[in-house]
Amino acid sequence: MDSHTTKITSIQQLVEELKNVKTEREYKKLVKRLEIPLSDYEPYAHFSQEKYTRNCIARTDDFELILLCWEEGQVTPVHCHNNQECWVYVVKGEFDEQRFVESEDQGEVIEVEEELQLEEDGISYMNDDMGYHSLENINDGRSMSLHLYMNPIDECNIFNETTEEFEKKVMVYHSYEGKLLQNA
Ligand code: 2CO
Ligand code: FE2
Repeated sequence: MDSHTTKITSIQQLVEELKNVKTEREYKKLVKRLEIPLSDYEPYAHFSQEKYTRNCIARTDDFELILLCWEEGQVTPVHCHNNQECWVYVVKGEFDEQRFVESEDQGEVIEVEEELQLEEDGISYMNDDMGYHSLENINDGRSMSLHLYMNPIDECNIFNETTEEFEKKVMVYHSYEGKLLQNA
């Protein structure tokens, strides 16, 4: 079988292959080939009761591969992706994804455009032309999702529900290549 259709069965293989892809089309194809056992994610799986955690598995100038670990009910604010491409792969559990666009209605800044349910092994894609989104772990228990960004995202705009304004947020990692960071 040709190497472009065979499954990707380890994190190591995924990281190696990521180093050789460049275009959006190639990244998309790669995400569809994921079949990595849960045990491979374990070294990167750190959870927090405070909020969902962002665990960097690998990063270059071209891409960022992070494992997000979610306790039951944890949710992101509404946010954009700093003009980067974003693929989400559900490793374990289940998510609700809400997509927002800027609102035409007076007094409203954003409005829900679409609501999606992301199941285990499911893939979602987002970029700023499509608007903003938020993700929520709706599993009865923990969930994990693998996020691939092209290129890395160091900051983004998040919607503050209280002020009803967007504000800049610097993205932080909870762990890097498996090691817990100080801020964790
Ligand atoms: N973009 C969010 C983050 O990196 C996760 S929501 O799915 O893209 O924290
Ligand atoms: Fe996101």
